Amino acid sequence: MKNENQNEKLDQLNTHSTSNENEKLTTNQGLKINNNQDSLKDGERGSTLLEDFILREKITHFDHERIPERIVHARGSGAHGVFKLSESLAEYTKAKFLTETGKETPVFVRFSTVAGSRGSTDLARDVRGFAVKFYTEEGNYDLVANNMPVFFIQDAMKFPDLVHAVKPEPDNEMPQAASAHDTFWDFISLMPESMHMIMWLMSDRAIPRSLRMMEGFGVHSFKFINDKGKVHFVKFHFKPKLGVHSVAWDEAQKISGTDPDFHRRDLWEAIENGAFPEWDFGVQLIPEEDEHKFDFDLLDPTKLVPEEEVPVQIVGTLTLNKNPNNFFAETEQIAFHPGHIIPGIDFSNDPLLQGRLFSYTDTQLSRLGSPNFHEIPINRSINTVHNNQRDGHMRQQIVKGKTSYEPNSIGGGCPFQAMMSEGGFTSHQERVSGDKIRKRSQSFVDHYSQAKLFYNSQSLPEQTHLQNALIFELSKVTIPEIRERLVGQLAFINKDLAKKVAGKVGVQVKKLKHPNQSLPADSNIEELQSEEREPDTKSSAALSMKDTVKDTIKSRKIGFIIANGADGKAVNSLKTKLEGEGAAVELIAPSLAAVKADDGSLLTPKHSLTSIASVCFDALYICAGAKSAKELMSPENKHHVLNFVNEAYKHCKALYFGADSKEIYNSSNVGQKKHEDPAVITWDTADAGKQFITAISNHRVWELEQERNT
Ligand code: HDD
Repeated sequence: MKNENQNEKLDQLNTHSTSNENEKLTTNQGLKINNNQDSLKDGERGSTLLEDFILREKITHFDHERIPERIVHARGSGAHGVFKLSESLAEYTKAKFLTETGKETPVFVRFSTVAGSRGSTDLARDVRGFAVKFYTEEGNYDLVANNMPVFFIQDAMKFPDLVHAVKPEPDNEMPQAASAHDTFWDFISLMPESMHMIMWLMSDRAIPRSLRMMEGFGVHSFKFINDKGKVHFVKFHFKPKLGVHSVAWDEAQKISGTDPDFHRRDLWEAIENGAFPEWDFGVQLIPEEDEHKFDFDLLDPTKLVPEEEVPVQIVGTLTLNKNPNNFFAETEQIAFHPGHIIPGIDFSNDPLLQGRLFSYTDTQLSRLGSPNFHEIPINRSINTVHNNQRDGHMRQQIVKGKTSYEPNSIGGGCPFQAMMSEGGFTSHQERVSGDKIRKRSQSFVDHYSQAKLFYNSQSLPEQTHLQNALIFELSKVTIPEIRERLVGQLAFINKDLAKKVAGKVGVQVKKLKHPNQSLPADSNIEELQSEEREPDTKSSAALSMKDTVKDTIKSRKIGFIIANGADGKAVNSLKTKLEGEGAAVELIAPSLAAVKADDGSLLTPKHSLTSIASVCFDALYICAGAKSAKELMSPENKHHVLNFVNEAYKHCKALYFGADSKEIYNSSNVGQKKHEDPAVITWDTADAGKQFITAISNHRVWELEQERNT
């Protein structure tokens, strides 16, 4: 039967797929194996014979089954999907997948953290990669994006330094998947250009609730070229239909222990359950002639274009609807490259992008081991490849014919160059002239205005989280001078922020002498870095998560804490209601044994109180029923139940206490509350089910965090 989510790329992958179902075990040469238990020996107790080709093949393959992990973005999770265009961009670009309304293009998306190794936790405080490979009819187009719209550095020359600084320190290989250490903050404190990105990195964006609930940004300005040769600068955006949501830092750290695969599992389960993650795809378009109309440089990747100045036009939907069949073959072997473009899209002169154009192919050569990495099934384009490149390690394609050069007459001149009208790619022709020079443009030197813009745009809870993140990170820095220098940088963004952080990390706010090696020697440091340069009042609503989408509980995970004697009717009716809204309900009981409800029905728990933690759920229902409540408050269970409740409360989640759970309520921290709290629903709340749903869709009551924690 044809899967309804099948697409051209999946059809192509099928031709490379195999299944072992009902098959006999063979060697790699197809020889059927009769004994996979014992090696060939010189007598039952004798030494193993060199002749044992079956053992040798098995061990040799095993010995070579690891490849180098990605130098950055090693930890990742991916899925197949489709991009559907809803508005034609033909006025701006000739890229076919963006011009034919209704057109569906197969995609593979890989999300990642940046700093950690392949096996590191998903919940590290980090940037998330959001790399999309569009398998278009004109060839592969890769949008190698992040979940933050700006970057740490302005020039690719600094990329190895940045990565060396954030990765585990070279002497002791610590810490894993964390920016909270000396070398990272040493580098950052000396690089004022990173301060805007640091605001994003210290914000809750760095600890997403789900990969399905984060934005994607192409970061650089790219170019769109239409069929008349007209150029627009373009910034790419993905906006999640479920809204942008995060977890608390305390929660993130606990999730890292309880379920380091939290994001990977969440993505996998959502797709398996048919709750396909979706994003609106949008563009900000700037006519070429307006390039210099902004108070920053469009080529500077540490700057964003505020949505108030250039709105994001939504033109399509990205949907992920199929999990990979094989992690290594697909998610690990996929090779992205910002240089994989198609007619109608071109690069800007952003010096970070220019460096990336070299780096990605280069890294695949060492990671995947051969210039034929494009032939690995997941990397193949859906249109066929024809050129005179040949041979090399692991060549798969068998190209017929005598010629592998051009021009040729023996092969009839094939393959031919394509004319532009036939889809032949031409780089956009533009006039360039300049001195050969190693110098940063003066238009790149304002490092603080947009850092301020970001900080000013945050709601109060978001600002508090950002301060606390800085305090946490800098508290792990052992060298006071580095802490002091970083606080000095913060003072250019917001004095109050600097003071608060300084007070907690044991340093003074001092005026910096700017040991900034990235500034041109002849720049006017005083003028460029004065905090008076921009008023502190500018803000942009789009930069805060406060007003993000909050109208759905689709795919949220709700834990029901139950025990024998639970009110079966209440449990089932709430469960049906929540599931009807698309949420996933999981039952948690004192053990994995079936729970006998008061009406005699059996409820099967998915978890026991000790096998999962509160941090793995978006909301909790403490089940109704006097007998159930009594068992939950027994000496054996009480501690676990209260821990669940207290953590959910601390992390600002929705809690619903069913009938007879008053003792649990009173014994927990919730019972101490003296404030109104719309996310605490009890046995006497009117229209409790509806209130619970509203509270879950609001994600968290961050605005009550202080009240809930005092
Ligand atoms: Fe990069 C991987 C995104 C700057 C060099 N990068 C990588 C991935 C993402 C990004 C999402 C993971 C792709 C995957 O899932 O396989 N990188 C970015 C963004 C950047 C950026 C949004 C700035 C706007 N990167 C950047 C620079 C360089 C690199 C400046 C080098 C000069 N990036 C790499 C790399 C990686 C990579 C070393 C590691 C694995 C890979 O490429 O395939 O080449």
